[in-house]
Amino acid sequence: MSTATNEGRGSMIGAAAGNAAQPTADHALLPSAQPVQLIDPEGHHTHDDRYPLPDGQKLLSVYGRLVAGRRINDQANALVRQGRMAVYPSSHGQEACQVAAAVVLDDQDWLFPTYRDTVAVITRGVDPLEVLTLLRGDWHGGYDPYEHRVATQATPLATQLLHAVGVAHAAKLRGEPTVVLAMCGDGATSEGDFHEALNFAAVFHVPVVFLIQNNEFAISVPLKSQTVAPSLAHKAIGYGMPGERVDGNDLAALLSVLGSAVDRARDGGGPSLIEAHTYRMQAHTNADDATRYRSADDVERWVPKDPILRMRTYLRGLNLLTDDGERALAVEADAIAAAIRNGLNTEVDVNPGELFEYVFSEKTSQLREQAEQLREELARGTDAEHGAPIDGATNQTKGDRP
Ligand SMILES: Cc1ncc(C[n+]2csc(CCOP(=O)(O)OP(=O)(O)O)c2C)c(N)n1
Ligand SMILES: [Mg+2]
Repeated sequence: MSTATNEGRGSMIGAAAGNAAQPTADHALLPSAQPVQLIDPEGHHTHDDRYPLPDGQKLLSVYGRLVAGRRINDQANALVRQGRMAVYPSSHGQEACQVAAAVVLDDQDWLFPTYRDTVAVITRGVDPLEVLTLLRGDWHGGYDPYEHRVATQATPLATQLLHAVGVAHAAKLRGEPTVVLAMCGDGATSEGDFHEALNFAAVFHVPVVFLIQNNEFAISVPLKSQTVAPSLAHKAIGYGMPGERVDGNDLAALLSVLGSAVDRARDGGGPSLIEAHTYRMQAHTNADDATRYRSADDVERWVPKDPILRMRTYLRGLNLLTDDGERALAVEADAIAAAIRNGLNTEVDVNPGELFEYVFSEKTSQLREQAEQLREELARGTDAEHGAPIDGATNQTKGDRP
């Protein structure tokens, strides 16, 4: 479970504190002209008067989560290729956003993630296997949202933002010090739910932080077809809340900017909107062929901006990260990956007939018809001894593969 510290946090410009929504001066709500950056891609500290650099030990401890996050993404991708999971929306390249979103929260806070935010969910403390079993197509999966205060990963775009605002509003009414951090993508900002969530949050002054991971694509739709606003963070002023832009591949800047927004929400300062500028390094999911809408050169340009590489260079430069330290982090990350592998390589007995159960108390006529169709198909092509469909749909892969 992550625990936030208040070290090294600045405050958002012109942040209006108080318990009721008050109109704030326009300039105080506008994001900075350039995304906030504290460590550049070459690993050098770049100063920002408003946001202090988190201390080296803090960065070192969070760096380990980045390394684990990358390993989890790689492992999940491999398991998809082996047929162990149906799909995995990878956050490769976005791990700094993932890790920062989880570690800036305290235990009593809530995280509202999307389908792409598996690493954030795991960083918050949820068992990786409980997260990933959902994606192998077996309904005996998922995690208890209350255990670590992590809502279920939302696939319908932006719906989780409204739920997040509801939870934050309820906490405020109860007088609890809870802050809610709600994540979404650039594409989700075009949804009506995004507008409703931000407007309600601002009017009712609720303790919520909206984090947009702008990875420049919504499947094949590039950002320029999504909006002509100067930035996504500029949308904040339209709702009367502060917006901020941050380098989404700079772990230090994310910790400082998100930490500041969380502190502000907890202190009664109301909601804020943070846009993290990052890039989706891989296809939308394994079901997508990204080469049809972007070039390899576009992706290549983002390789030197990698969030792990950058933090590694910085920490090695300070001698905080040593060869031994790196080896230890790699061993820890491998152990997480091995547990995921072993868990997902376990054979499960799937009953296809359950597809039609547990949704309606009485099946609709279409469902009854489809269930019957499936029964007939299975009866036609069933191996009488094992009950397995003849199309080989059951997965026979065994063993501990990477
Ligand atoms: C309401 C709704 N409309 C459409 C979709 C189909 N869909 C799934 S992911 C996606 C792209 C979302 O892009 P973005 O918000 O930028 O998030 P990213 O996948 O880049 O993390 C779309 C259109 C959906 N899941 N929900
Ligand atoms: Mg996107």
